[in-house]
Amino acid sequence: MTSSYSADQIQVLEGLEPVRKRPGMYIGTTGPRGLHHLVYEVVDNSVDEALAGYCTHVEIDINADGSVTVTDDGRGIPTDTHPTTGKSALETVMTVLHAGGKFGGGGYKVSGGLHGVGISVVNALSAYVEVTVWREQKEHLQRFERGIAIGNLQVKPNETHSTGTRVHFLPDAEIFTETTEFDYNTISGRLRELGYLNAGVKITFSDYRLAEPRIETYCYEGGIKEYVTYMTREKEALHQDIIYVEGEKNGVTVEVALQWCIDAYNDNLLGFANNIRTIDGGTHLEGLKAVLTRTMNNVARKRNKIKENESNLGGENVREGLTGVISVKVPDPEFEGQTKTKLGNSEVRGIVDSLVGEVLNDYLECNPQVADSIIEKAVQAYKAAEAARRARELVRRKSVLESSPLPGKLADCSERDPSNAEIFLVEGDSAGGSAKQGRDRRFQAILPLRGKILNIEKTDDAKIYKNNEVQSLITALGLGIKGEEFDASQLRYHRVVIMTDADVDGAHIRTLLLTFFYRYQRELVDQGYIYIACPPLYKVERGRNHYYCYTERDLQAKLKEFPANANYTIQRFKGLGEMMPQQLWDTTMNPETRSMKRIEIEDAAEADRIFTVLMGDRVAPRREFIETHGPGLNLHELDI
Ligand code: 0RA
Repeated sequence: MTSSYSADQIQVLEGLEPVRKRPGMYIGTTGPRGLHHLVYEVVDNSVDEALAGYCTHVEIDINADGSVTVTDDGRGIPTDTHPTTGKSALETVMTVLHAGGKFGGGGYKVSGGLHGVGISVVNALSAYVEVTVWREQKEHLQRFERGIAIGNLQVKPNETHSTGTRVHFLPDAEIFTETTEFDYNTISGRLRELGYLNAGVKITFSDYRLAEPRIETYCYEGGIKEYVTYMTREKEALHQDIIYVEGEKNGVTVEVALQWCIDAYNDNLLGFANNIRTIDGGTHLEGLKAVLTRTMNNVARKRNKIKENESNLGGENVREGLTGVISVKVPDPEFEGQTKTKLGNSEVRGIVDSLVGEVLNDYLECNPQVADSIIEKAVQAYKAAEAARRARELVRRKSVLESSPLPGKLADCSERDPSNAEIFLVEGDSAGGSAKQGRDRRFQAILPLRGKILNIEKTDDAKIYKNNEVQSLITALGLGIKGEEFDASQLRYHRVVIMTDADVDGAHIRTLLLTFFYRYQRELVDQGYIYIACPPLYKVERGRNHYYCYTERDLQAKLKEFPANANYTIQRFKGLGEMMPQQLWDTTMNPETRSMKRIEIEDAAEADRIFTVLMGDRVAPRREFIETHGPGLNLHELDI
């Protein structure tokens, strides 16, 4: 009798209607990011099975028709009858919200954060799902459409003793109205990451949408140690072997891999909790940073590299040139913050601190020459930071404190609420002129930048702050000081739009600006404030009609629509300055009609490497990269 159900059971028995009604609540968005979460959710289940020690191989196929199949060789989803629902466990897992993690089976469920919503959510948001389970020498198959079982579990004998699960699904175009097309790079980036995070698990990714299928395997016996090697492969290491820590305490497992490099001036520490990238940090990273600073200062004093009367090295100094990965697995993860990408469990801080402290100390004692070179680099960083601080004070005194804050060439908007205000960064005065005349001055500001701004990747902080273009940028945007806590409330515009010409020079300037934002205040990028404007490349006129085309493909498509004998003209825009102000408004700036890309860094390891290649000392690979792709390739630009 239903009236005797406890509140608990009613919750467990919740159906899938709420998921279809409010998909955003379960997968964040129904845009490309949410779409890709479907794949991650299914894969996470198989990876969990691998972590529990029952599965060695996970295969992900994007099929020719755009559907996805995930196959593993684990124990198979249980198929016996579930006591509460009276249906098979498989059907229950697929059709009941929150049921996934509640199954006994001894599996150590580590998924969390944005994932871990349960495979039933994938089912609810798919046009169809077909699940095949091989268990107990039988093959079990069941089909679902939009979350509803179509017929019962089909069972037939299976001669082999092999076991496993296959989930084949097609995202529902009624839900994912923007797109149902999976992006190869987005998925491969995540799968490679999963490969590194779960040493020894073999992940095979195949894309059958092209005539020539693309197949890659990610399997790393060295786990996150190999991940760090991959991330530093363009850099020169300060010490050959990667410092590696692995340990467990109170059910929390911790893995850390670290390597300092000579020619790097930023730290690049990636944090993961239960295989989820913790973009906003959390207690695991806090613990790691604290123990790094304390240990390096202790060792430095012991080795007499810091004198008694001198002050300690700062955390930033110690981390300069450091590349590292920390991956923790927490039984009951708490994810905080708006995007649920900050680990909250306070016990993790101390666990990381004590596990890493011991190993790091031993390592540095056994390798005094490595200790000395890391300390030397940190001391240099400390001195450089002091010099930069003095230079910054200059900027501050000149701009912020002396209340002449806004640069003269900024054409500001009248809107004072940053969340409604946008600023266009344009190259040169002529484009600046068109933009100023074309804009809606109520909420759009224009900042023309002259020539190329400094290459941040190759300059030290002191020089950066003295650069005029950089000073205008900082003051116009209301940015704080590098390294200090990012304060979004100071940001004067919540859309910072890079608007450069669609040529190689424009791409270069765009890269310089992106590098600046990425290195100077990465939160601007991480929190989604940076956009790229998409001006048209061509204007086609035919009779009294005209059309703007944004890509070569757009143009070809448009021309194909015309009858064979049509008369038309094509104008190619060589730069924004060539456009009439009204044209620039219509095509690129008007929120009603424009197309803009928001920069989202999906794969931080790759982004760091790309910026190193793009902006480092080696000219040839950079030139080739920019000319073929522009800088956006690995930055996962989302159309909005
Ligand atoms: C619950 C219990 C058991 C296995 C699984 C779930 C399982 C789920 C998925 C989803 C994709 N692949 C999977 N593989 C396994 C263990 C059942 C037992 O004791 O045999």
